Amino acid sequence: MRALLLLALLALLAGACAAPRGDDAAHGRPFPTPPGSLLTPIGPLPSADQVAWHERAYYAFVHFNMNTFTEREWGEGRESPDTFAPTELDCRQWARAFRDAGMKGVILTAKHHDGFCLWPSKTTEHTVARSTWKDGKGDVVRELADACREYGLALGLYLSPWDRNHPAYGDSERYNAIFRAQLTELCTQYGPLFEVWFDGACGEGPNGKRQVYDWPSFVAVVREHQPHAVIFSDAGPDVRWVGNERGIASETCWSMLKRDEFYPGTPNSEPLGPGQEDGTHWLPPECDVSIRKGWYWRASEDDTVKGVAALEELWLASVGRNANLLLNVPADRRGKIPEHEVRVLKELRERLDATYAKDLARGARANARPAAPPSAPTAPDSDAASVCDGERATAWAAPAGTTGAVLVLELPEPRTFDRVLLQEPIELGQRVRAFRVEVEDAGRWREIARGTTIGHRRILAVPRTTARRLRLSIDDARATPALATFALFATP
Ligand code: FUL
Repeated sequence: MRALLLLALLALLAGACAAPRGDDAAHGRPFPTPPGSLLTPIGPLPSADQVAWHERAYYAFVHFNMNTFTEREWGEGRESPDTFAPTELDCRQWARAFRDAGMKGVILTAKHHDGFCLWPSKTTEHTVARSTWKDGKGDVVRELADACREYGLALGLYLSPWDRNHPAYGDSERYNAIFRAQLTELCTQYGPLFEVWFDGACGEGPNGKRQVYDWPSFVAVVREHQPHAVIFSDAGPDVRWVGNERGIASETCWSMLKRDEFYPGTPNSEPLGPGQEDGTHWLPPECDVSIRKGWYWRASEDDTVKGVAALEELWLASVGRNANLLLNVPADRRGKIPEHEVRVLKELRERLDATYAKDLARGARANARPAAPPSAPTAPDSDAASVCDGERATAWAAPAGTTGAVLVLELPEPRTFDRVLLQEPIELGQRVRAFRVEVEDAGRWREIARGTTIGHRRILAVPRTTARRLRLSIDDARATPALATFALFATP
């Protein structure tokens, strides 16, 4: 009976994908309730582009710019363009490494706080065009965009509003126009971008004045030229900062936030981790973290590169907690991703593949019942097998009017696992507030995990367990609970 949600969700997805993508159209706008659906969407809801962003999960950040050659984290803006001098720039090598790592895209620091542009911008003298590198004909953004196309990666760009070089910085209106022109160049000359990354830093102007950024006009430029790109900043408007640079999302992680109460560079970053259950907008978190100590490469920090175990933990603490992982893997002075990092990324991929290739819950029988009698009469049990079909597009929902449910899964035979993956059909809104996972052990239920939110993707590391019957209790939810996926995996 509940399997009709399958069709409902597919219809919903089709509707979502057809939805217009303006700022207001995309956020908090209720999707049409599909005919026959047992579930009314509960907003705020993600836009189709935000759903696609959730699916991307894991991608690279590359801090590569003037600082790579001066060994600084924040340049001053007085560096000579000739200082930028990669000896063997090879963006195809980056793309190959990231593709082989199982990453879905890469975000490059097109301009960092020192103001040096990796593309020949017409808005400033401080660019690759003024460098002796490639006789002033180089364009790192172009080389990376071409490599991404070749290797099937999505491209994103980081453009720092704080600019310690540009003479207009601090003269707010003049500089805002220049920043918009830089954004326009990046949004119109390099093909589709999946994400535009804004840092909230707002430092000094050369004239002692402070710059007041015109954020709405920056967002408008991206919307006009890259309508499918999501925009990241502390406060979105599409993707929020997770509130720390350690790569760790909050265990309770709502995709929602009262977006209008935050701004880029907000001092109030504490709610960015858990999000807000009563948030007004869909604004899921992204975890940015570096594979090594600094954001930029330097030889003296080569021994700080994280190993595969640490990276796997980070992956679990981000991707496994309803966030995305933006892992910084900076290129070195040659303009290449160091071989050691390439190897570690590949090992991580092998480890993740070995764990998540085989869903041990596939084909399980699943039955569900409401945790408490629903207000409307309903059958005591319903078929919930669609949660175990490996398809996120099919979902099960509890009868309308309930906020709790119990799903019992029966595997064809006892199986051994140590990871539990849960997914909500987020196109219908994020709902679950509290859940428990139990296994049947000698005729009694034994708890192996409990949690609060689920969201797009929740992965729980549990003690290695062998069981045939499992029980998921959804103890509390904002609205009728629904589940798209219940999967089990085993680390090698
Ligand atoms: C920060 C910047 O100040 C750092 O240099 C780095 O780019 C990081 C990702 O964002 O706010």
